[in-house]
Amino acid sequence: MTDHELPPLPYEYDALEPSISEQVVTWHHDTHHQGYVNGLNSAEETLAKNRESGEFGSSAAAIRSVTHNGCGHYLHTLFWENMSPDGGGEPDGALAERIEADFGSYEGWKGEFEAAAGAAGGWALLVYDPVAKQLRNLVVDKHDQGALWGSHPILACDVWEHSYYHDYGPDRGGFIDGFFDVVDWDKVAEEYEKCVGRWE
Ligand code: MN3
Repeated sequence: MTDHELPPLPYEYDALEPSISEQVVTWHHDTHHQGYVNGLNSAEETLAKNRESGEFGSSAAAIRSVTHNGCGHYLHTLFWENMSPDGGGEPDGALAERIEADFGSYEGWKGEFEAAAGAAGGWALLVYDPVAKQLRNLVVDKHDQGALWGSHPILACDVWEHSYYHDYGPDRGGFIDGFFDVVDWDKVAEEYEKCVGRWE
């Protein structure tokens, strides 16, 4: 079993300013995200010990912890990757065409994603659904409630309070606007192309 490790940020801590401050990126990456990595490692340790000893009393709780901390780790990794100081603007190419096909227009997609981000108790996600073979927006509470099995997230916006309160106070909409100024659409398109390559 390999220990999970916190991936380093793909840019400097102050690179997303003014959308997200250096202070918030530092707390969010080094403390919050690290906490999910630690939680995942510790739950997996418990599971391995229990398998060895044949005592499974704490295994169900540890499996729940794998889900919570694993989803937290994976979604934060995508969140950091799908932002860039050179981000912003709108998608182009095949991803833009797919958004238009599945949501009617970019504006139709964006309005729906913003509604999801405004309502979520965790995350707004743009996912590829390999069963229906289409893009969808999801409203996720905590890190895992609101999942659509099999779907692959290609864009994640963290709307937990630790993600924006220090910078924006209760103005979550201001944070969502700031997030769109740093979305790295090239990275989102890369994730989308992986899905197309695998499932279409
Ligand atoms: Mn977070």
